[in-house]
Amino acid sequence: MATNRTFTMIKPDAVAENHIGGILSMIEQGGFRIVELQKVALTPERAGQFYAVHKERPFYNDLVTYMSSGPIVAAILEKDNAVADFRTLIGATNPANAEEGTIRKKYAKSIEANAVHGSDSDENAQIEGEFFFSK
Ligand code: IDP
Repeated sequence: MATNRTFTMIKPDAVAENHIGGILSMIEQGGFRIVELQKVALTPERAGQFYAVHKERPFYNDLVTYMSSGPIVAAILEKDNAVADFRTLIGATNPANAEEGTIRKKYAKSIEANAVHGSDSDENAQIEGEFFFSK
């Protein structure tokens, strides 16, 4: 059964370019309540742990370097059908394929520097939320 929470990060490029407010505004306008919020810098070790599922992918090392290149904003969000609705709000991984009105369409620069993370399942939303916020 779908839970009502998901996890997001505003990635380093979007934080560096002063898009925290714009992105949080789109999130709230999209009907999500911000339950937890934290600005934090990830070490390469922590970024590597977060993305461990992608260890075998060719872009893993670049992704770890990018995600530890500057502070990120981590948040837990609440809404009915949160995981699926948030994936819709952020748009496709590659901004070239992201629909109009999505966060990645507006703020992503590339398939790697794509402005935001959104959990892809209820299970991962819980695991990822607990990675940053104590239970
Ligand atoms: P998602 O963030 O849309 O769920 P995933 O496939 O889980 O996409 O990939 C995780 C992150 O890895 C992406 O958000 C993006 O930052 C990066 N990434 C994914 N595919 C590529 C790629 O082909 N080249 C470079 N980076 C990528």
